[in-house]
Amino acid sequence: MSAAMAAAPLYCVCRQPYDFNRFMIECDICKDWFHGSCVQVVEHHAADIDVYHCPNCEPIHGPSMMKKRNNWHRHDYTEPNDGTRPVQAGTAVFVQELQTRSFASGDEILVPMHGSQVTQCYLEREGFHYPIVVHDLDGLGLKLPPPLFSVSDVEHYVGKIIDVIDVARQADSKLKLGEFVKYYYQPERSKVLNLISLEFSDTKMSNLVEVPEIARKMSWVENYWPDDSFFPKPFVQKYCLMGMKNSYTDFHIDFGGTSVWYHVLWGEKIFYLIKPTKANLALYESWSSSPNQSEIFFGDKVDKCYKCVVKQGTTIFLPTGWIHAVLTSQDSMAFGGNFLHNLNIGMQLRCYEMERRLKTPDLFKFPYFEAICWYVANNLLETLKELREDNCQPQGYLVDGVKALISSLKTWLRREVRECFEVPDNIRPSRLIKALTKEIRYLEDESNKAGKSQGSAEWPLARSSLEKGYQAQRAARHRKLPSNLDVLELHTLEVLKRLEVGPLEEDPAFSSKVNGKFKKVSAVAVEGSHDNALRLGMLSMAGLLCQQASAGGDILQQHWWSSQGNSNSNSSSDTWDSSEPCSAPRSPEGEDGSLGEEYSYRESSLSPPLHPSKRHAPNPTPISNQATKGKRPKKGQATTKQRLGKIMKMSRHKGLFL
Ligand SMILES: O=C(O)CCC(=O)C(=O)O
Ligand SMILES: [Fe+2]
Ligand SMILES: [Zn+2]
Ligand SMILES: [Zn+2]
Repeated sequence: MSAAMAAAPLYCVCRQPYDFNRFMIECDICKDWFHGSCVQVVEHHAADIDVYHCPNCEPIHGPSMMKKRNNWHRHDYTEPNDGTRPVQAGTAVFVQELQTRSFASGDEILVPMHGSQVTQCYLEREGFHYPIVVHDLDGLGLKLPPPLFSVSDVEHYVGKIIDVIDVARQADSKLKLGEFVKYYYQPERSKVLNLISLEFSDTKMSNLVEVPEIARKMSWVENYWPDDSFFPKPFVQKYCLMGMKNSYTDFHIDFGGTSVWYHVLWGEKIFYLIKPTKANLALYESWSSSPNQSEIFFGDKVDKCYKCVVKQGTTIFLPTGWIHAVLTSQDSMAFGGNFLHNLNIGMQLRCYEMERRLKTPDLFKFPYFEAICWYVANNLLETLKELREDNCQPQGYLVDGVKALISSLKTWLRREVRECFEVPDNIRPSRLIKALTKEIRYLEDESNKAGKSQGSAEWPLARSSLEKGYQAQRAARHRKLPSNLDVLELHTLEVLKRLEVGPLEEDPAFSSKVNGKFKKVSAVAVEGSHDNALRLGMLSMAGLLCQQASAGGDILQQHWWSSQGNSNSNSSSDTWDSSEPCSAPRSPEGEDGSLGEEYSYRESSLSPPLHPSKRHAPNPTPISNQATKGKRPKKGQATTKQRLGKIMKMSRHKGLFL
């Protein structure tokens, strides 16, 4: 044993050295640090503890003290209620008020269809601009678990760490699925938790669910992602959503302007839908970047917001760019998936560019969105060429889509020299853009000629752009397979991109951890003001930081929010205050046991993005004494920055950064 190891401090009742993968809490008496799993404190529970007493100190000093509730309408329930602060989205008061608001009826915009009618042919002809609702699933190609499939069945099939949203705080926290399930079945829940980021393509549950055929057939990933792509294949096709009654997800556009399908297996969800008109998108963008976003109901900002009740057994398809919020009106289980496609390429790109302007962290974006656009461009070039050779005219949406694609690719190419590459290495970007431009110009010349000779009907009908299915294979050829080192670098690059930090000092302890699987994640206490860019999904980013780099707490606070002095240390008591400022439901804090075993955590660069709706989980977590709670020990640990400095240098050395 080396001297350094011998000196490593030991923590907790288990007397183990520090493990950055595990959530810990500090005792306010003895100042030792304890694993949540060793002392039965789950991460989201830690947010409610004001003064923590460990099992050693408890017999002498009494039980831990919980924070005192002062309101039912703010993400921070300890804020004094002087009647001046507005209601924030997701709180009990908000959810109650939402149910009494009036909306335009979803029937005005929903297109009811029979499962067998939802075909690619239909959508190519009619377009996909309005939400589709399907009651009769026959012919949809959607396979589901039986209607009685339960929350604990999900646990049986999926054994991993999940992200849940504490709805009242609109804050994200990591949880073992088992902990969520246990919590779900508690007779009295003290929190409303919403699980919407559980992508299960890589689990045993995957076999129980088949994505609707239309989503498979049109999906860019399915059609164009080469098997041997250097970039890991994005998995966003199969989500399981388990929401407790009164869960609320605020207005958002799904990542990358993906279209999405949802099927409510049991329970009920209410969608609030807003059409992505130019005006609405502009309003959405400014609302998204406003500092008091959670205090403004976006549905009030637009001329029409439609309310659509999606009952159990129903499937809904939302097209590109539709702005939506979701209230889970009863405990629900739903399945859903996201996909990019050829029908609304321009709108997809507009949504992506908006995410960029809003500085949405990569974690909340479609993975490798630009890479897939290059693949798609490469394939559509072949499609256009073949159509030209066969004397067929491509459909209008495709021509429009390619034009939009050319314009975005040009923009991206211009900034490539400054930013990370997402151009696949077998693609010659400039040549591709030129060739596509040439095809478009040719089509325009032809249609001009045809216009002049009044014979636009001379072109034969175009084939479906995806019919032939040759594109992906073509693109897949001549690709180098990534070596382990490449994958490591890619992962590193991803982490750095997500963390957006610069190179710092070295820490030799880090490199061995970069390559490993991640286990349990430390919790992070969040407080204080932060700018809008950081508000987007900040908490999940924080989770990622802790997971990627050890000893995260301090640096997290420096990097993601400015920590400020605490003024609410006077708000503690050992029980909830009984004076409720409103009639919202409440229940006593439950004793939350946590499970002892460790779960292995997937490497995050290969993980699906956290669900887009969490882009709106930005408010600082109201943890009054964040200086001590839910972090990790300080002593003897390299800082996040140091650790990141190491990988940054590695990447540079390998020339991944320009
Ligand atoms: O069900 C929810 O709470 C959110 C659904 C949704 O829109 C999403 O996951 O993107
Ligand atoms: Fe959504
Ligand atoms: Zn322990
Ligand atoms: Zn103690």
